[in-house]
Amino acid sequence: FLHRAWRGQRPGEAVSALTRQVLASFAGTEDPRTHQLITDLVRHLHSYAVRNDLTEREWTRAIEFLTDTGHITDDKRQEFVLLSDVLGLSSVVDLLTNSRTPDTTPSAVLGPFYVDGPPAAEHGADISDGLPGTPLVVRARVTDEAGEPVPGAVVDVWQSNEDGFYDVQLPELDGPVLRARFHTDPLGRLHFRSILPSAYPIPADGPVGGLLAEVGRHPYRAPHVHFMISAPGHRRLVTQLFVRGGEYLDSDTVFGVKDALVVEFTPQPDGSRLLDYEFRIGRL
Ligand code: MBD
Ligand code: FE
Repeated sequence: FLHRAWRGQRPGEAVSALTRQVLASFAGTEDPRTHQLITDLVRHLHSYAVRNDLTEREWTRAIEFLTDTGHITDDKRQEFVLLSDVLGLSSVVDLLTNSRTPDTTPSAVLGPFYVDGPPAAEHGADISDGLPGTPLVVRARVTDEAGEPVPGAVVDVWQSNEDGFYDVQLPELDGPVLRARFHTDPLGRLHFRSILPSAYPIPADGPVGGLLAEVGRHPYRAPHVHFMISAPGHRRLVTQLFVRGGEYLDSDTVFGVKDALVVEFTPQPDGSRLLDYEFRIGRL
């Protein structure tokens, strides 16, 4: 292939020919879905470069940024999930995947702090291990679309502490805290103790934090508790419950808040809060 552009000529036509050649190079892709996704990505990337007359300097900078984003941080994350989150892409994919099941609890993005296989806990356990904070009691039920209880569902819970940090961000903690796995009882119920989650700045010291600073965006998420619920024969639900009245509900930096997931964490006479919630999960 000979590039037909030369100094002084407008590059558009040469780029079109190049784009066609690149697209053709994927013709041997066996899986049609893979072929569709990769060729459409190439089409959009080429057109992005052309429409913005992207310079080598800018693209080099972008590659440095993406390289940084992929590096593992001290708290064992890489920031691609976070980048997808702050660009709203995680929430777009969440909507595409999960908004087609009306009679169930809405899903919400997974985020970067889920750790596979959290420690199993008994009903009534305090998952905060006595960390400071406003005491929280959670009473939840898992039901199906018809409101029938789902016993034996696996319910993973994780949240940040009073200062907005997850355990994996706190090197002085040894072992998991503010994360646990419960199994619903024969009536589909679970209950545990914890502390009220706080508004939370996503990690601001990495490349994604740098991006937010450069564009003048704040790094905060509205206070939330994460849940992942699985049961045989049912669709897995990944969601978050947001504290009604909490900060940043309208400007959550990862666009993760859905109205139906903003719920009362009801103040109790003893100063604690009560979260009483029924999760509805769909049948497969
Ligand atoms: C979080 O705690 C979170 O839940 C998401 C979705 C993104 C960044 C930090
Ligand atoms: Fe979170």
